[in-house]
Amino acid sequence: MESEYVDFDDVLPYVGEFGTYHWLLFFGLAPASFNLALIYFVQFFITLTPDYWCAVEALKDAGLSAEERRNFSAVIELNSQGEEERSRCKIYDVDYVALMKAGVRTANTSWPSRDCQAWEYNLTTAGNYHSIVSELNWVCDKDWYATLAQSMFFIGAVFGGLLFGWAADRYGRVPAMVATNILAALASLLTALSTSLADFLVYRFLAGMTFDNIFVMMYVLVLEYVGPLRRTLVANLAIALFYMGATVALPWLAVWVANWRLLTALASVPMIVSCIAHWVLPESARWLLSQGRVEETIKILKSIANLNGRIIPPNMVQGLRRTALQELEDTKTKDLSASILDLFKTPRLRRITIAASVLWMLLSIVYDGHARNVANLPMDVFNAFTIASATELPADLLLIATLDRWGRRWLAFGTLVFSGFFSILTLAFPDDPLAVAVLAIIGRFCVNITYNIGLQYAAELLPTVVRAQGVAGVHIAGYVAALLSPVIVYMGSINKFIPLVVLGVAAVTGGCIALLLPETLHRDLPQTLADGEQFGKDQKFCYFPCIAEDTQPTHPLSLGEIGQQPSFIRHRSSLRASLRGETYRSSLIKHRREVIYLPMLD
Ligand SMILES: *[C@@H]1O[C@H](CO)[C@@H](O)[C@H](O)[C@H]1NC(C)=O
Ligand SMILES: CC(=O)N[C@H]1CO[C@H](CO)[C@@H](O)[C@@H]1O
Repeated sequence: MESEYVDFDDVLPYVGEFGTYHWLLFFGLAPASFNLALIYFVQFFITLTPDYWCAVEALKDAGLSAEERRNFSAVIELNSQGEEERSRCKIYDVDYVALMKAGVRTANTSWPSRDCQAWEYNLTTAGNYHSIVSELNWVCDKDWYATLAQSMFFIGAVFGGLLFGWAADRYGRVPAMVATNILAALASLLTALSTSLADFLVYRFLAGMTFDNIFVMMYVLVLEYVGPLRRTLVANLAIALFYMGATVALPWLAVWVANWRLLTALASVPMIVSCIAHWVLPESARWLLSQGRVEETIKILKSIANLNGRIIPPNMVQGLRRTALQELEDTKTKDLSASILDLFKTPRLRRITIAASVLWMLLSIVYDGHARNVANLPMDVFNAFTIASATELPADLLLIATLDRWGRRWLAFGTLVFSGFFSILTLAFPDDPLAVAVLAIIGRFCVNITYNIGLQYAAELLPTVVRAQGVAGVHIAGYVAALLSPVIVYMGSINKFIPLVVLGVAAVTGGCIALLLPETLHRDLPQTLADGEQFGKDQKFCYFPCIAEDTQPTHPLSLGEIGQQPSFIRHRSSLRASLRGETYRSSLIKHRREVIYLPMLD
């Protein structure tokens, strides 16, 4: 008997849901994770600012120690807390050679002062190597250059997201992934050659363009080949292991290499190596199907089955072929052109969309701000970075344990408010560096949990017909907002506590905004725009899934299952995907969701 309707998921078990081939894919995530960590964080380590002060050659020649030179030449200024401090940018405008000859060793505060033109750096305060900052003297009136370069990186991410998202829809995921790797390698190598602000900005813009598609394309490609039961392993374990491993190791690589040009040049190596993906990785079979390239899909599936020691029964192959062609016909005849603008046409849906976007924007700022703010923590930046990166694993585990019990809404509220609370609490310990560092790291831990909730929450709130586009829009809003975070962190140069307080306030605000959203746990996801408008209307403000009786006792329906039913909708969204690789995003979220639901279903 031939089955009527055979789709990709029906065939997958015959291909082998997790065989030899999938292990290869799993380990293929390792280079992708390294590349992501490198592209994102190398810039942090090549723009560190060591402790610095004005250089006065005459005093050095006279044999004074660094301490003595500084005390003698640096103008005394009041800092933001009203304490007296030795300026790092101004020296007394006097003839030091003559003074040394005359035996003068103490400064007179009534001397005139001037801005200095040369600086000395205490490299031990930042990894014992020169960064581009100390090499090109991006200090004093130029101390915002590194921040500007970081913002350029994010502007690049917005453009690159659009470009590569589009390219991946048009030309397939593997070519788009190889293109991101080539561009990232090129940008990393060029960065090593920078000699001025202008070229550094251009190269960091190019590097930014590959963030985070350099990872996401590989990730989704892998998930699409893995059966639902093993997605937990791939989705969470691979990221936790490889990405965390890379971020924990990176600071020490920087210290070991001890040369910023060499560090960014080395970062290009795994990216260049990843280009072999072009020859070894098959294109995503699901993508090929959505493009109507049925025969190629079948060929790939057969060879994977072969590698896994399986055989796909001929009737399944026939069924898949027929279903795929039929669906393609459907999409041609049906015109269902809902667009992202429809999200703003009705009041409730508009409110939900705006609240979800603002929440995601605040989250992006706070998450990214915390990741960067380690430079302001009163702790060795390399240790702080490693410890903070290591919190990501427990954050993910905690999330898996609670998300489907407590729901998205209150958990998002709780973790954000906690994050904000701990960040602001640092104010209570102005003189205890350890307490400040620990509180800041707890703040980061909390926001990492919310970030993961947010990833899934937006996708669940927006109706199926515009989900992919909507989620892409929300993510772009997040990238734009993340442009602010380097600026916030930069304010740490005025006062170390400002960034933490700003991040804290942003987190608490975000927490309150989360309460404006309806809970999605145990709910059928909205399908049409009308569903989206009605969604959660019956919920009271304090609705809490853990204690509330279920008003709608459906079993949790995942995005994946929703996708099963009206095939034209599923097809449509993959065919029309054009914004910021929305297919990848949405399928990424879809898989995450399935992962998290599995334990609940039995
Ligand atoms: C440089 O920094 C290290 C570590 O903070 C410190 O021990 C050392 O005294 C500093 N050297 C100078 C010359 O300031
Ligand atoms: C933004 C984000 O999700 N960051 C990290 C939070 O923790 C998980 C779990 O380890 C990491 O995978 C994420 O990269």
